[in-house]
Amino acid sequence: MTTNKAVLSWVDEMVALTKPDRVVWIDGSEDQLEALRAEACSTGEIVKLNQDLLPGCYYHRTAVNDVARVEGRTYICTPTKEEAGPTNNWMDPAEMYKLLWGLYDGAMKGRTCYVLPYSMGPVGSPFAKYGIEITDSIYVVLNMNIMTRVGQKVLDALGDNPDFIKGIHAKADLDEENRYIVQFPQDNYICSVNSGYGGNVLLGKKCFALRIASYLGRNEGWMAEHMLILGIKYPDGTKKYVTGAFPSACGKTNLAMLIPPKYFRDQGYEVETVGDDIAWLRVGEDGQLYAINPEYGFFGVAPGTNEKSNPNALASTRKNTIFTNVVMTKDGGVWWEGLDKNPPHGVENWKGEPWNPDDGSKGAHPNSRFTAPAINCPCISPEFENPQGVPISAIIFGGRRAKTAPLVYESRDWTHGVFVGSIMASETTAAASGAVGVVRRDPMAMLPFCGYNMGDYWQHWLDMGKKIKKQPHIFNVNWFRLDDEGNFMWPGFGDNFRVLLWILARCEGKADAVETPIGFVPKPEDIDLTDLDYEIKKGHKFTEDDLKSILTVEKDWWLEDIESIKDFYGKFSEGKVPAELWSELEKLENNLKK
Ligand code: GTP
Ligand code: SPV
Ligand code: MN
Repeated sequence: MTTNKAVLSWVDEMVALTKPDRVVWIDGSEDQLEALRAEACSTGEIVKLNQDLLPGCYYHRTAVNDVARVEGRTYICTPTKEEAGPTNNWMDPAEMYKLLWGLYDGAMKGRTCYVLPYSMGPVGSPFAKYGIEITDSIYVVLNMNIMTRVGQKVLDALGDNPDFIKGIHAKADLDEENRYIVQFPQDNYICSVNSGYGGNVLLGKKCFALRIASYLGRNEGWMAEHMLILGIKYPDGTKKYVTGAFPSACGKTNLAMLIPPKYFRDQGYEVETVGDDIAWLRVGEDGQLYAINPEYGFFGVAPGTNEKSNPNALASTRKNTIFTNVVMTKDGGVWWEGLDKNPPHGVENWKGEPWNPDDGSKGAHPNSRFTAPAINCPCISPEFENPQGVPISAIIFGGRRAKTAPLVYESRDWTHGVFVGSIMASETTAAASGAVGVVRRDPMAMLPFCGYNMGDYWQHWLDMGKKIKKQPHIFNVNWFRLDDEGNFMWPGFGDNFRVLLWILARCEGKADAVETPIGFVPKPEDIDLTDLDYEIKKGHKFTEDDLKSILTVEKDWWLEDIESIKDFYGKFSEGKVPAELWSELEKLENNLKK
């Protein structure tokens, strides 16, 4: 399939190491993929779903101990520990290679090894980057085929260029104790072993498009971010684009595909999805910031997705989709918590155990997912494949905070905006293994995904700002404020459109705001609540007073936060956190104490 010497010799090297019985190159043809689906069905690796209900759709269960990204076993192996920084696990590259080669030795004996060329970004685009993943999992091949552009066309575009990202994945024994997800940024190398789940093994996604790409971006003057990209079409036909960085399972897919409330739709407003998880950002020749989505599909959280919360995501999953760790119904359909109020009876849960929905246990894993082609999405943007990307007006940071963070606020300028991103915090979710609901700092939603020292990453953000002529305004949102009884105080989902409109109006200089110690907050009357109908709890409908309450900046809570920010910044070695950010922190503290 290729005469590229660097590709061929690396594949030979990996085959000699892992010792598979057979080597198959993935050309991306439908015939080959269909044969792989049939083979995976025959071994039980995947199950064909009801083709009348869900044409082209399949079901997969992972091992019970392998259901999410494993941050504790994810490493950035730079030559020095300081280059990886205090927020990444690190090991000396030579030592790590030695350990990994030991684990890979003979790991594919008796198995087939698939060589999968893929592109992040449209093939042939000046911004696309190519990778090759070697894997012993058909499930990985089929998922990568949805999430990225794969096959012969990628090798053709690569030609004889030795510049590609190497990725080796072996399921091995799925042994948690020997599970490793390792990036070697200086070598363009990714190694994954003993997992078969999502972000651990679909190496184009978090490993390449964020960890390796963030490192490349710093060297080459661009940015790789954990961001959705959406377009808003105004009644007069104008389009504005926004990116948003929220931690895993904090609402990127939902915001990217939101449907505006009817009142706005009737006026002609529309939302278009460019991406739901990753953005690559560059400064264009006109000095504006442009974003492309390097992915080709959505690896979305299933629970909570329904006809009301996210009809576009649901529609995206109705064909050619792979479902992982959800519930399979008797008629070969799928179900998960929050899909509807009618859980199936007499079926198995995601683990394959008999399940009684009435006993309070969950049928689907909280991090169960769908892998759906982006082109299935009814609101996919016509710019989705635009190799130049879309111009960005606003950048939104956001987290899951029961208190402290108001519904929305705007930073004073780029530097302050970078500070706002750097102090992001969010409650942990099921997207990564470990405790759920614990507040942790997650700068720019990149804590698990930054391929180098986070201090250098912040400096890169500051440097990028200087290169952008028309800087996007930077905002922070929080859709997840809770009342004392644990009810969501803001309706969220489609109604987040109301906040987006204020955000874009601010970028145009068309909306007012109140200056607070943390930044600019909307005047309550400037968030359009027309026809908003939301019950926070039984008998309590959302009113403008509730809006006022979630827009309030509670100084005591913020002062508590200041201490935790100081601790966090304090983890970095002297001088690593840019002086501008320390000075923003000081400003914030002074403002709060005034
Ligand atoms: P990753 O794919 O892990 O990066 O997640 P994501 O950021 O794309 O999150 P996603 O949109 O899948 O949402 C995760 C969970 O948050 C789902 O259960 C949603 O139903 C819920 N969620 C999303 N948006 C909102 C919102 O505006 N309000 C509330 N209350 N919940 C939301
Ligand atoms: C996330 O955890 O942010 C995801 C899912 O988007 S995974 O691909 O597993 O990283
Ligand atoms: Mn994500």
